[in-house]
Amino acid sequence: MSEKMSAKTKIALQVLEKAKEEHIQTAHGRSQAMKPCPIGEQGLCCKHCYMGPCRLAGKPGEEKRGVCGATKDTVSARNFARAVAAGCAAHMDHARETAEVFLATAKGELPDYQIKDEVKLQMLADIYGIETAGKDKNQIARELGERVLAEFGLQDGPPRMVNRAPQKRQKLWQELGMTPRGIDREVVELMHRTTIGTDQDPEHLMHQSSRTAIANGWGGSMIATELQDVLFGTPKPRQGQANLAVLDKNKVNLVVHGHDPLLAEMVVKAAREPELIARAKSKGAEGINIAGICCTANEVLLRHGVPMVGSFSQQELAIITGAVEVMAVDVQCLMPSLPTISECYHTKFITTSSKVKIPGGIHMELHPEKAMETGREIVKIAIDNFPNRKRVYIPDEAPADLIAGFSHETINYMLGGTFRSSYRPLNDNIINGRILGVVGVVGCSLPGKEGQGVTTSLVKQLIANNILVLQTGCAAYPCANEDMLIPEAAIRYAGDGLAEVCETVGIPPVLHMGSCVDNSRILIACAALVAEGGLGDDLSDLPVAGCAPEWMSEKAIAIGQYFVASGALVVFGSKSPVIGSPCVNKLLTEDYEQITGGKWAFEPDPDRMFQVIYDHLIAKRKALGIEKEQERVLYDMAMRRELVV
Ligand code: SF4
Ligand code: MSK
Repeated sequence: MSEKMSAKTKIALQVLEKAKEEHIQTAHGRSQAMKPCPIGEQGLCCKHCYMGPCRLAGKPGEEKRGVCGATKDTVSARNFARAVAAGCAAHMDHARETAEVFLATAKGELPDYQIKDEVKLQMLADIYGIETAGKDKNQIARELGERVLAEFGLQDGPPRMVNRAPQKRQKLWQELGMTPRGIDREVVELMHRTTIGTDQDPEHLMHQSSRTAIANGWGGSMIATELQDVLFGTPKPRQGQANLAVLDKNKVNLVVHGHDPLLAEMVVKAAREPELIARAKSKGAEGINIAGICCTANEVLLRHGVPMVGSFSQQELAIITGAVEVMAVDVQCLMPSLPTISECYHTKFITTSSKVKIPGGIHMELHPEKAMETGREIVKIAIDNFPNRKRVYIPDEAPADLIAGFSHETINYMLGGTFRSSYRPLNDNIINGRILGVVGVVGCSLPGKEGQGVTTSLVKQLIANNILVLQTGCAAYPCANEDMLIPEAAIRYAGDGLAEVCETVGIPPVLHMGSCVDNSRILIACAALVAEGGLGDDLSDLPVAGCAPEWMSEKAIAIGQYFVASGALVVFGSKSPVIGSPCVNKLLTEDYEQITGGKWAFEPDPDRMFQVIYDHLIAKRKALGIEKEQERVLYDMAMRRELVV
């Protein structure tokens, strides 16, 4: 255990020690034991038909083909494209479910859900060209829900949200033939084109990957984010806490995990009901503690201040504390090991989505028409399970404090106030050089990398160099543990210019914006920067970048691709997944810049990741003519060691 590691990061390692003592296998151990397939790692393994799997191993430059004759370039491009398709499908299907519940709510069929944010409802009605005069909120929502749902099956596009991109970007997509059609259609076509004997040209495959990704970022994901905001409220800054120490020794602990807030919202509500609190007390508990993992955690953290137990890599550890009565999961990023680990403790592991069953789990499907009933039922199971705890260990360390909930609307409001909501102060501070640029640091957390500080080291360098950081997903968790999501972080970590802006406005230098689908909030923030003026007329002009220092999911590739297609530099903290094909690698990391203005970079080392981003922001500032000298903070060895958490 490194001495430089923060006490809060050590908490996970302490629970890992418990796992070891109790002979519980975890992803941390498995990741160390697993040797990745060197052929798959380079993107050169194809199993798109049963003449294979074909492993296109060989020396660099060696001509090697699959049984059908597929080249390394084709195989590599197809594998990348399939990852885009799968990742997009996950977000889009999440969006469809939200839209279905939204529409049924508007029709009055779901008493447990309501149309909450009428301001956003009106804004969306405007985007969809819905006449609102003389209509009540449910009528408007009904028309909106119908239009949104129809977009999934559109044969011709584009989905309406695409109109929120800067004009110049929309025009470029039209010229390139990248404007998406129906949301589902793009994924289906990409899956079709990657089957054996279909599309084999890397550039052509990347083109459809981009169109599909745009349909996700500016379609599916944006729909999920916006409709969830209307149903559950647009996030506003609120205090929260993070890490395994948020589990409460004396209360019933119920952990929600996954991505879709439809059930978690009900569980949070149910846990506040006096009868259920009384029931918990009758079982010897002091109350009910709801906590979250992964993006369901982000959803309920941003809207209710529900504490976050951990990110992707802490999900098994939460159960290993022995203090979780129920883990209720919805969709995505759920480790199949969870039911097995639950059996070693008293934890009841419950799957709740019609789309997810995991062998060993209890299945209690959420039917939206009786959502609250299911939520209550799950809380009751947790309460009744409280007396069955065994081998409980919750580290004594205090949880990390954080502020989360920086939606686009909040940033707009905080910068300009109620009557003059505006990005003007942010644009001005970018132009005058107090803020060098804006970088989204998003993505997953990786088991086995606990405590290595990849994400935190990068974020510290960014903010020290006056770069404002926006976060979504699991990447926010390690930053919370390093106290970067609180306003005091500006004084402690940020460069003078960024600190001055943060102190004036009262925000942290790292703004937590939400879940994976909420990367669409970052797109909207970028479009707002363009619309505000003075920073060019397209996303590709902005001094911005995206980065996923740790990533593992196909959804991350899908998100990266929509940012690249939108004109941004996207840096992933790994080796290139297409490195086996120099042609595809060059296409993504160099040539794409000529096509969309955005490009990929793959760089495992956080110092070099920072350098790539920094150089990019400086180049964009130069192109805008705002390249005022900035004093760069050069990190010597001692400073780097300090960064290791
Ligand atoms: Fe092999 Fe071609 Fe089949 Fe892929 S599609 S498994 S390269 S034969
Ligand atoms: S949950 S996709 S591990 S961010 Fe959105 Fe976290 Fe990555 Fe899943």
